[in-house]
Amino acid sequence: MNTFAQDATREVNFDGLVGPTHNYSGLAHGNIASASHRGLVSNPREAALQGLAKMKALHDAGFAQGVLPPQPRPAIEMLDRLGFTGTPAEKLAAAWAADPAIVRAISSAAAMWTANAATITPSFDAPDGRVHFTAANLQSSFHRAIEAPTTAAALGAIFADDSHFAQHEALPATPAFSDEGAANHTRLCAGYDAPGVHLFVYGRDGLDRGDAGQPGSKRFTARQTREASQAIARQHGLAADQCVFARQSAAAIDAGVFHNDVIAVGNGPVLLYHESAFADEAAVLAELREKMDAFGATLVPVRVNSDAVSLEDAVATYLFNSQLLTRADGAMIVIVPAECERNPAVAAELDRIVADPANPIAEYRAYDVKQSMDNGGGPACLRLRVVLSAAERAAMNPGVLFDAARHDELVAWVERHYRDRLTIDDLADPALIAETRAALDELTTLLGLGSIYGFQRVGR
Ligand code: SUG
Repeated sequence: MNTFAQDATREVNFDGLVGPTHNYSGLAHGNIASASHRGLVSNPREAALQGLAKMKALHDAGFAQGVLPPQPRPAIEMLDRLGFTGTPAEKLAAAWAADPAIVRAISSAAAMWTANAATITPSFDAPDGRVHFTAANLQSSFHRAIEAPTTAAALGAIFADDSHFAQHEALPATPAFSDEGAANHTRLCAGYDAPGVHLFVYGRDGLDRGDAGQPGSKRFTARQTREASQAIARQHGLAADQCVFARQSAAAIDAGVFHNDVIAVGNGPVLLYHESAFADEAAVLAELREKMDAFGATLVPVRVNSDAVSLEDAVATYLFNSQLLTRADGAMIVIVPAECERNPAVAAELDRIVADPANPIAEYRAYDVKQSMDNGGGPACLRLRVVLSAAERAAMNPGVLFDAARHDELVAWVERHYRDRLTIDDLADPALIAETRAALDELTTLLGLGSIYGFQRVGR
C-alpha cells in the first residue's frame, strides 16, 4: 500500500517547536552533550529556524508533518508552588536571588524534544480501536518533570475527540515509575495498518527487590524503569504477545545513552541498532522475531558493529537518533544529524547500510540541528511519532498539521519574537516573561489550540 495516499494510515511526525528560552544550562543527567555545552551562549532564533527547516524539508518530501507548541518558560506557576510571591517579575528576581539553579530549570526549553512527551499506541493495536496517549512524567529531572501537565493539555487540545483518542494520566512521578516517553518505545510491524509488536526499552528496575535494580551501570542512573514501561502497556490495553520489554546495556547507559533512541531506531519491520544497545541482544531479537512472526511480519535487524562505529562515536554523532521513514516507493530513508557526515567511520557505515540489499534503507540525508544537538537532542528527539488513520487525521485539530503556509507563518512568528542570543545570566531578565507570553499567546491562536497554557487562564 502507498503510505502517502490520502486515505492511508500514516505516521505523522510532530516536531517540537523550539521555545524562545532555549539555552545551555547543563541540566540533563547522563546526557554528555548537555553537560559539555553548559554555559554556552545559545541562539533560540536559530534553534527554532533549524527545526522548522527540517519540518519543511520532510513535508516537501511528502512525509506527514505536524508541530507541537513550546511550553511557557520561565514557568512562573512553578515559582508559586515553591513559595515565591509577588508579581511575576518579583518572583523571578526572588528565585534568582535564592538559587539561580531554580531559574535555570524553570526556564528550560526542553519540551522541544517531543520524543519524550508521551508514549502512543496506534488504534490498530488497541483493543478499543482508539489511539492511546500517556504523557511522560519525566520525573528524573526537575526541569523536565514540569512538562507533563502542559503536554497533557496540548495533546488533549489536539486529540480531543474521545471516540478516536484516549488520554491517560501520566504515571506517578516517582523514581519507581520513571517514564521518558516514546524515546524508549518502538513499534515494529509489517506496515502501519498491520499489527505491531511494541518494543519497550528500560534501564533499571524501579521497585525495590533487594537487588541493584540496574546491574552493571557505574556512572549514570537509568531514566526509564521496567515498571513504567509495563504500566503504559497495561494502560493502553496491550497484551503480552504484543510487547517485548528489553533492558538497555549498562555499557550504553554509562557511555551517555540516556534514552534508547540514542542507540536504536525502528520503522516498519526494520530495527537499526548498535550491538551495544541491549543487555541481551540475542534474547531481544529472538523474542521480537517470534512475536512478529505470529503477526505475519518478519523482523529486519540492521546491526551496527562496534568495530565499524564505536559506542563513543555513536553517541557523539547521534547516528541512531535519526528518523527512519518510509518513502512513497516503500523504500526507507534515514534522516541523520549533520554530525554523522563529518565522522568518516559513521559516514562509511551509512554508505554500507544504504548499499546493502538485505534491508530497505535506500538513502540517507543529513540536517543541521546543531542548536538542539548541543543539548543532546538530534532529529529523532525533536519529533513525536503518531500513526493515524485518515479518519483520525480528520478528527484531530488540523491547526498543528504542517504545510508551506504554516511554515511561513511560523518562520515569521519566530523572527518577530525570538532573541538571537541568550546567556545563563539573561534568564534572570524579567523582560523574558512578557516576551515569551506574548509569543505563545499569538502562537496558540495561530495553531488554533485555544488556551492551553496556565498563564492564559489565570493571567499570572
Ligand atoms: O532530556 N536535554 C534533553 C535531551 C532529550 C533528548 N531526547 C531524546 N533522546 N529523545 C534530556 O536530556 C538539556 C537541557 C539543558 O542542559 O539545558 C536537556 O534537557
